[in-house]
Order: sequence, then structure tokens, then C-alpha cells
Amino acid sequence: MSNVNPMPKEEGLDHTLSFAREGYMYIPNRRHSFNSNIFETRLLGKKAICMGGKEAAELFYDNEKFMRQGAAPNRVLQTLFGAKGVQTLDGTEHKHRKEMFMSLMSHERIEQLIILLRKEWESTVTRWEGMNEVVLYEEVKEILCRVACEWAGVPIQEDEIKSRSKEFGSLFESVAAIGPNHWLGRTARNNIEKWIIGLVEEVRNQELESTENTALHQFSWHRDLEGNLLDAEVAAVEVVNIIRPIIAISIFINFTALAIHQFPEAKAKLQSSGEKYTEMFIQEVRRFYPFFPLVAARVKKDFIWNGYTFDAGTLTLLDLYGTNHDPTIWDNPGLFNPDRFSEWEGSPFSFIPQGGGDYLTGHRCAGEWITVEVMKAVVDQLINRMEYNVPEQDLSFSLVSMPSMPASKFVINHVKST
Ligand code: HEM
Ligand code: MYR
Repeated sequence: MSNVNPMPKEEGLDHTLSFAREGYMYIPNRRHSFNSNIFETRLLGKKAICMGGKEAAELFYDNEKFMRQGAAPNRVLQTLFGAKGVQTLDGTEHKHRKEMFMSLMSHERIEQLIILLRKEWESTVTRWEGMNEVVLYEEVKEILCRVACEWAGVPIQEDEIKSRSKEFGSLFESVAAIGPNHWLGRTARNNIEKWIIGLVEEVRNQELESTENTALHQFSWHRDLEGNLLDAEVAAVEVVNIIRPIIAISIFINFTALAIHQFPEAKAKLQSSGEKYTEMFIQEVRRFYPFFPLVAARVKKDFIWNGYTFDAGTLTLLDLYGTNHDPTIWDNPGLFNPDRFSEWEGSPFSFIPQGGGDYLTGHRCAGEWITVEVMKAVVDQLINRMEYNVPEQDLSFSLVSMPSMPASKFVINHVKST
């Protein structure tokens, strides 16, 4: 057929090692060198299509062309995602499960989360005042663990916070790790799931009183399309799909603190401008810093796009980081410039730190609104409600290890609430 072209291809048996070496830049480097937003390679022993940019994102989120079944590698299911969660579903089953998540995302419920966060943050700052130094990343994980569990209706004692926040953290810290750190993540998932399965069972046996509008209550009583309750294991995986990512906002919070420190001009504007600038600043933090590198799907049925053949079943990766740094979408993508968001067109496919497309019919992140509101509240705390010093430390962050964060995990001292 004359309208079919071979896709640019990275030759060789397997390129998993190059992926491990280049990390966030693996796909962007090849999009650049092939001068193509799409190329074929081999990863984890399988043929894979990699693509990025706005057009590619639009294609990736077309439910007729791509599915999630069988897309996530086992190491991701065993740590970050869990088995049989919303991330792995397609079609009406996915939509029904996603509605369960999105029903928690009302304006009122998000506001309640922010009230809890402000209360926790303020009492923690008082404790920080008495400390020689504060490792922001570790401390914020603990704050968010308390807040996320309370918001989700999951009872947790103060003396469990340290170990549970480490376990939840390990789910996203271990996903790309090799060796013992990866196995810590798997153990953490087993422990956490066992704990939450117990709570789901207690709710169902009325041994634990649960508040109606919490994730624990809603997911324990959710009925699937056949009218059945979810397996307790699956309900637990989904409760973890609420608590874990709220705790993961600590990574964006670390980068927020880094941006305030590194860009004094932006800091001055945060101090003098209103909420609109804070929002632009947060959007730029989510665009600029590396976090979730890519998402994976599989070709649902054979099709041809822009002259390239997609065979059913082929693993396909969408470059989130590279799309947020795509020079055809963003002027000077390597520049931290919140003002770029003052006139932003708002496309669901060009700015995709938490996935693209639609929340209900697609896999776009269920917690994007929560993430933005949490980051707004934290900027207010950091800028207007506390003073702190940033001592000499290694604030460099890697574009290779995933998830990325400043090497020092952002240390502050001389903390004072104002
Ligand atoms: C999905 C990123 C916070 C809940 C996703 C996806 C990404 C993402 C990239 C996948 C999109 C796709 O598959 O196409 C992030 C980042 C966060 C964050 C960087 C910052 C910490 C949250 C929060 C929640 C949440 C706070 C819940 C309270 C979910 C759920 C899904 C998801 C349930 C699965 C959606 C689906 O498969 O339909 N997130 N997320 N995330 N996120 Fe987030
Ligand atoms: C969450 O907990 O869901 C939000 C943040 C987790 C980020 C972890 C990023 C590390 C690399 C993930 C590779 C995923 C491949 C499908």
C-alpha cells in the first residue's frame, strides 16, 4: 500500500538498558534524533511504540484504538498500581469504576481535604520550630499520610504514621527501582493491602462505623455493573489508589519549595500577586519538573495513523514529560516561566503531567483537582504563613531516576510560623 510508511525504528534486540540510563529523556532524545514524534523500539523484551506531542496524546486517548488491559508491567502492578484497579480497566467497566472515584471529587469534599491539610500543616510547623533541620520531603509525606487517611475514612493511630507513610511512600519510590528497594515496595504493598482489606471487611460486617462520603465507605459498598460488591482485595487496591497518590503530592511539594527557592522573581510575584498567579506558578511546577514520565496502553485493534501501522496488542508508551517540554507546544520549554499560563489555550492533550483526555471516559488522573488545590494551599503556607531558611545542600535533581526529586529532599531550618 502506497500510503503506509515504515515507522522510524531503534534497531537492536532490546533497549531497556538505554531506558534505564536515560530515564525521563529516553523518549524525548529519540523523538529528537529521529526527528519524529513516533518511533518503534523494544523494551522489556517486547516491541513497543513510543510517541509524544499533542497529536500523539489525542490518538493515545482514543478508546477505540487503545486499551489498558495487559499494558502495565508486572513490577508496576506489584508496587504502584496494585492488581485489578481502575488503571487496568477498559470500556463500560472502567467508566463505572471511574465514576466511583470521581464522585469523591466534589468541590465540598476537596475543600474538606484542604481544611484538614491546613490544620495539620500549621500544627506541624510549630513542631518544626523546635527542630535543628527539617527534611521537607519526609515530613510532608507524614502530614499527607495523616490527612489522606482521615479524608479517606481510614482510622490510623499517631504512632503508626511514621511507618505507614514510609510504606505508602515506598509504593511510588520503588516502582522503577532495582534490587532491594524494589522489593521493599512489594512488601509494603502486601502489608498495606492486608491492613485495608481488614478495614473493608470490618465496614461490611458493621464492626467499623464508616462515614458515608469517604472512600473507605463508598468503595466498600460500591456495586459493579452486575450488582456485586467488589472483592475486598479490589476495594482495598482502590482505597490505596486514593491515599497513596495524595501522599505522592509530597514530590510536587518538594519541587514547589525548590522553585520558590530557585526563582526569586517568581517568589516575589507570589508574595505580591493574587490567586491567579499562584495557580499559574503551580501549573508551571507541574509542567517543568519531572514526575510521572509516561503512560502505557496497548493497541486495541489494527489501524493506520499518519501512514504508520499499529498492530493489535502492541505496547504503546505516551511521553508525558516530553510533551510538557515539547518545543512545538511551549516557547523555551526549558525556562521556568509561570506567565506562559496567563493565556494558555487549555487543551486536554498538550499539558499532561497527570495524563490527558477526559476524566470519566478516559484514564486522566482522578486526583488532578486535589493535586492543584493541595499545592495552592501549600504555596500559601510556604509564602505567607511561615519563615524558613534553606541551608547549603545538594538540590540537584536527576532526569534519570524515577520518580525524580532534589538529592537532599529539601532541607530547611530556622522555621518560624508567622
Ligand atoms: C491516574 C499522575 C495525584 C488518583 C494518573 C495518571 C497519571 C497520574 C499520569 C495516569 C493517566 C493515564 O493513565 O492516562 C498523578 C500525579 C499526581 C497524582 C503526578 C501527583 C501526586 C493523584 C491524586 C489522586 C490520584 C491526589 C487521588 C486522590 C489517580 C487515579 C488514577 C490516576 C485513581 C487512575 C485513573 C484511571 O485509570 O482512570 N495519575 N496523579 N492521583 N490518578 Fe493520579
Ligand atoms: C501515584 O501514586 O499514582 C502518583 C505518583 C506516582 C509517580 C511515580 C512515577 C514513577 C515512574 C512510573 C512509571 C509508570 C509506568 C506506567
